Amino acid sequence: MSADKVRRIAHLDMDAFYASCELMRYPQLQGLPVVIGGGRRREDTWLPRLLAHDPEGDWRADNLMDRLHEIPLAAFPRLKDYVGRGVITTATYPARQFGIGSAMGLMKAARLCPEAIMLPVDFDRYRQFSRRFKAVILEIAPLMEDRGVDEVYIDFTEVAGGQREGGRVLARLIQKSIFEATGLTCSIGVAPNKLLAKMASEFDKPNGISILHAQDLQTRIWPLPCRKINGIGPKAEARLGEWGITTIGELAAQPRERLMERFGRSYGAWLHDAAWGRDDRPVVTESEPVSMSRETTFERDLHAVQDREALGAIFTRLCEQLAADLQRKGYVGRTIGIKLRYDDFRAVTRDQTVEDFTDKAARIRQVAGQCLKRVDLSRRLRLLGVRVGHLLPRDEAPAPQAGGAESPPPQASLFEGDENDSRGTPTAPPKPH
Ligand code: TTP
Ligand code: MG
Ligand code: MG
Repeated sequence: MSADKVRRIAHLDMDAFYASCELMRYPQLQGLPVVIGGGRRREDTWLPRLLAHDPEGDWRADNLMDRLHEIPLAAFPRLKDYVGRGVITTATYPARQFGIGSAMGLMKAARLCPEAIMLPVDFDRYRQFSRRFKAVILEIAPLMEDRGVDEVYIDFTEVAGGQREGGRVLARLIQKSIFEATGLTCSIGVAPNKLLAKMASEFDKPNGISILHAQDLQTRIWPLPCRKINGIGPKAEARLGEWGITTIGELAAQPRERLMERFGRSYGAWLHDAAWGRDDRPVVTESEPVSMSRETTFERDLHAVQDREALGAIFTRLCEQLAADLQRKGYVGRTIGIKLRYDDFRAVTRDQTVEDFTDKAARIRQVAGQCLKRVDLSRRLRLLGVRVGHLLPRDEAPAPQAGGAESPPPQASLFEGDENDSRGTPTAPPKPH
């Protein structure tokens, strides 16, 4: 960090995220109380509803998706008609005015606002929007830490505009760019660190920007309840309550030693630092994956001999899926391993490192098959997994040697070949885990 620059960290959180993603395809619901919850999305449930509510509307399976914005309000499901134990993932701001919010039971919410519209969740859609808004941010500010589907930290310190008006200029640009690219609004807090930025992003929701400076601690942070600190949960809150501490300011007034005696050295010291707005955690950009794996738990426990065919097929499919994952994400690896869980829940793993980097199903299966020979297969199995580690991006890996191990001779392997086959290449000693 240059001497003339102060640390400025932003926390950005999308507004009513799942609900806002839904409103992009149902704009007729704008401004209405809407909740998201109650099972996964099923497109085919629309048609019978539409035919019942709007028989003149010429609704057909083949025109439905292009006409979602025309669906009449009367055809939308209402909270009052819901029966079940589902909970709300999120609610639009108009719904929140009725006291409805995340994690509330749908039937309880129905008592608060029976006419609220209820839509099922569609994670794929939210993930798409998530990728799009993060891509917009990365084009403007490269130091971004992904904190889940609808929020990120961004290091503003060295970015153009990141210091102007305490970060407000850059925050405004990001907000506007996300809105233009996705139609969605977000709220941003900019502060000296992640801890304070996370709190600041909530100050002016929805579609707000809050700028917090170190000297604002006393006036804007200390009056807040302790649980507003990300890391103080209901348990810690209750224990602080026993001491009569409810606000962050009251927590800050406690001697550090006293907190450490009561809450343990590490958490006690952290509580004290947090109350004083101290936090030097860096913004961590996405790191390269170390390994990738695929595993499956069987519907019934399987035995290597009696269920050889079924196990062989599952094993092959896992290797193919893993190879597809590697190829899609552009990685190759050279440590190949397996994981088994027995019917008594004991787990074992074995791996082997080979010369060549690979993303090929056949090679993965061959080496994983070698690993299988080093485990006890007399017990029934509940789970089988395959892993590839030592990953490198495909273009950084050394090219395969001519006549090298890239296309190895076919070899019998467990679950289908000759189990007494001893032609296998020497294996590394088993690694205890
Ligand atoms: P949040 O960011 O906590 O909430 P939000 O984006 O819906 O609303 P806000 O404007 O207050 O930020 O969570 C992001 C998404 O995560 C939310 O849209 C739905 C999902 N979620 C759940 O599924 N269950 C929950 O309990 C919470 C809190 C969120
Ligand atoms: Mg949000
Ligand atoms: Mg969030």
